[in-house]
Amino acid sequence: MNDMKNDLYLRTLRGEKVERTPIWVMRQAGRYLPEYRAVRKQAGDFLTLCKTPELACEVTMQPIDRFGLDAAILFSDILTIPDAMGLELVLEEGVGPVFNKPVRSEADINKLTVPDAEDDLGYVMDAVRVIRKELDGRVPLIGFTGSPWTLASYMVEGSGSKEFRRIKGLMFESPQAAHTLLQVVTDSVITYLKAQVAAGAQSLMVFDTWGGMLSTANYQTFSLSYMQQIVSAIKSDAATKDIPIVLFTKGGGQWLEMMADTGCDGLGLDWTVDITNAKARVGDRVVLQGNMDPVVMNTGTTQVQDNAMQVLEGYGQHQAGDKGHIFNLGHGIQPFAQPDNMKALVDTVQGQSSKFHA
Ligand code: 1CP
Repeated sequence: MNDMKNDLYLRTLRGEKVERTPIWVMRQAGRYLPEYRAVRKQAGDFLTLCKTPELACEVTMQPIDRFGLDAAILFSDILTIPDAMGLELVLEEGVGPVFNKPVRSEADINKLTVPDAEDDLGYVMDAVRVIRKELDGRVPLIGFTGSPWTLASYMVEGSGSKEFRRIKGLMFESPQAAHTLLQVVTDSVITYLKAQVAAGAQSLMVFDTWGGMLSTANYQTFSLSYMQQIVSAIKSDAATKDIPIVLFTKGGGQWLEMMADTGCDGLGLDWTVDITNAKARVGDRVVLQGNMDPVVMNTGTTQVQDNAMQVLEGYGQHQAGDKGHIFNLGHGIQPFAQPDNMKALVDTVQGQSSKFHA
């Protein structure tokens, strides 16, 4: 197990005392990198890239090779599960992900079944296996999923959304049907994450990108309770109980205590959260991951260095009882980011953070 050359990220998630702050970046493989765009072009389209393990491996490795980040994240997408459920994902240029067969009725919901992780999503597991082999212990590999609420939002809306008219309509008008949908998605997520771990994923992250669109009561009922099921399932299975799991609800800064109550190992923070305040609230219970504003990466190197230091200083000195900090952005890096800024960011965090671990 412990053949890692750089296991700083995993040691941090286990709450161990570490020599400096590890860094990885949400969406670290992607459109801001010219070498990603070249492989994407070679693949022809995004889904082919995801479904070709050698190419998925190649783009996973690109930011590791170029910047020396402390963790790799599987190149895939959260929408693989609904695709495997038969919704037919297409990525439309300039539009984003779209489903040809969205979920629009209770009859559609009742037809959904849990995809088999190896038969229907074997390409994801193959990618995990190929990437682990290629990484050869350089850094740990993060597996991931969308949260049930976030996946259900795309499934019912049929694409990205700003107002979430359809999924919220379902939630308010037919809560039982919404729960049926969320349960089949949750069961699918649990099977999928366990299979990723069996294939070689060394930590797990749940992206609840749209949980922050809910009222507090509805967040608890329609998003958090299903993430709770996921954490409980991972922590109660001998094969996965030692795999750290991080929850990230974008816009969830006011709910950190109840998120920590799930028993997860870490919480992702978006950039609106004051990390000093988050540490005071839950820093003795969970590792905090975040949270520089991703737009800083589209500006100048000085701004990147200054803002990275502000986040490190915001978490402050690591003292006994603090679970720890993983540096990240508060949301995914954007296509407009300057690759040179990623280098500046990694150099700043890796070069300057040891003084906070004295
Ligand atoms: O080449 C392209 O044009 C494809 C763009 C792209 C990429 C690079 C999509 C389509 N997905 C991905 C990869 C991806 N998506 C990764 C792995 C790469 C990495 O992190 O290095 C991950 C973890 C995701 C996760 C993801 N997909 C989320 C959750 C995280 C977040 O950013 O909030 C979400 C919401 C998606 C849906 C999705 N897939 C793709 C796009 C453009 C979107 C967002 C659509 C929207 O805004 O609603």
